[in-house]
Amino acid sequence: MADPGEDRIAQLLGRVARKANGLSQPDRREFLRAGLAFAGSTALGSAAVMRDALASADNLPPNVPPWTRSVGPGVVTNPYGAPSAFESGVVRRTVPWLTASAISSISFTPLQDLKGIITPSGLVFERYHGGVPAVNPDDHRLMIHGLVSRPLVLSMDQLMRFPSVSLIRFIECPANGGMEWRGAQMEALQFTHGMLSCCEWTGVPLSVLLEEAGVKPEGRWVLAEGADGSAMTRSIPMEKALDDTIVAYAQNGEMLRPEQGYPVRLLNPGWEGNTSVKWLRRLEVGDKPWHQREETSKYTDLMTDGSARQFTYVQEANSVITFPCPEKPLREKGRYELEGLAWSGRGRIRRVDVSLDGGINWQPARLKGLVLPKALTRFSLPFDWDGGRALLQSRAVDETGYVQPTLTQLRQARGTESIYHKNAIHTWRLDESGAVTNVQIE
Ligand SMILES: Nc1nc2c(c(=O)[nH]1)N[C@H]1C(S)=C(S)[C@@H](COP(=O)(O)O)O[C@H]1N2
Ligand SMILES: [Mo]
Repeated sequence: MADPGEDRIAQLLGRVARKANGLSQPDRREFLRAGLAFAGSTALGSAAVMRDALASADNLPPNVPPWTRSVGPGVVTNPYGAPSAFESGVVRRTVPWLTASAISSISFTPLQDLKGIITPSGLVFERYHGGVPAVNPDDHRLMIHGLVSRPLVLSMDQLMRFPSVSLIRFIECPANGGMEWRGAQMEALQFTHGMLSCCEWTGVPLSVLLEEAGVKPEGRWVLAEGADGSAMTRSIPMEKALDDTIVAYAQNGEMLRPEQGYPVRLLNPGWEGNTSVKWLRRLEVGDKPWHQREETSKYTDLMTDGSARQFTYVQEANSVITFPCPEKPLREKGRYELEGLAWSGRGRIRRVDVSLDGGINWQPARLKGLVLPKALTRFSLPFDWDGGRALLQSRAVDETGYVQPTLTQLRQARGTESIYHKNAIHTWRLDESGAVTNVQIE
């Protein structure tokens, strides 16, 4: 299976960054425009055109619009509902030049359009190493074997008889923002941070299934294997397996979407998305890690001295301002509510500070709505825009006291050869026109 993998993706992006940095300013802008144009093309373009074509001042007060002067279609016009046609620009997007083929690729969540903390199932980013398998749940089994006293082969019905839990948790691909390590700057929130989602997941705690199988005293690790063409395989330490890992079959109140691993996936809350193996078919208990491809040649972090960090599972505290952002510029002066998302793989977000001047002065943001461990947390700050320039930043602190690092601090600690786990403070530049661009502050 040709799999460029995320490190290949970031390499490509790194190359693009170097190329872009070597270009003169207008050329670079042209390059970015071209990138955005084809990334956003169809859906965004047609939605905007449709809305423009249908808009009419005749529909505005004091006139009564046609939809008030008539009745609409009745029930069951659409047995499985879909968003309003006017929202057709709110979609997952890909960066076509990022990967050699769509089979091993990524689509990004439109974070700029989301409200609250839940990602609607149809907008959750997708990451496949071997495409989406069409798994018939009646033909699917979950096998639990290895260092256990009672090996199990569970049908979906049998799995769903165990007591279940429902948890709101984020999933983030560790390659999220990977292109920013070396200075490649994507001009869209969707592409800088969109390998991120947060759903309510329902399933059986892995600890319950391991108890049923009876882990032998030597059992220290669990190997998880997917049923897709890439047979994704990762080693999970027993402490995590017994802590909060779940074997999930439902998402946001319904069975998993095929994209998310239907009919069953592993969910390792707070850990790099790669460990949350989709289309889960096998769990093997062993006494040491397996050192699979996805934890040796991929998903390790190359340091400046040539060594590599391995099993860097946790997604450390991170945050980003979602409004304003490149896709959501300011159109007029006045009062706004600046908003953003913060998250930590170690627990709850304790506070988020916002800077309007590139990190010189900070003020605390308000945490809105639910503040849950290992979940997206929304923050906001009233913001009066007088038409001046600003450098917008957010900085998350989690309940362990960990403070989101600056890009300089992160590069000092990890160098620039890393691809994964880029969680540095992100900067948006707001200019006098209200436009927002992605900048890096040293
Ligand atoms: N079986 C299998 N599981 C998988 C993958 C895969 O390709 N095959 N991709 C992984 C990666 S790299 C990530 S980031 C997450 C993404 O989860 P999502 O597609 O539900 O957003 O799934 C992980 N689980
Ligand atoms: Mo990933």
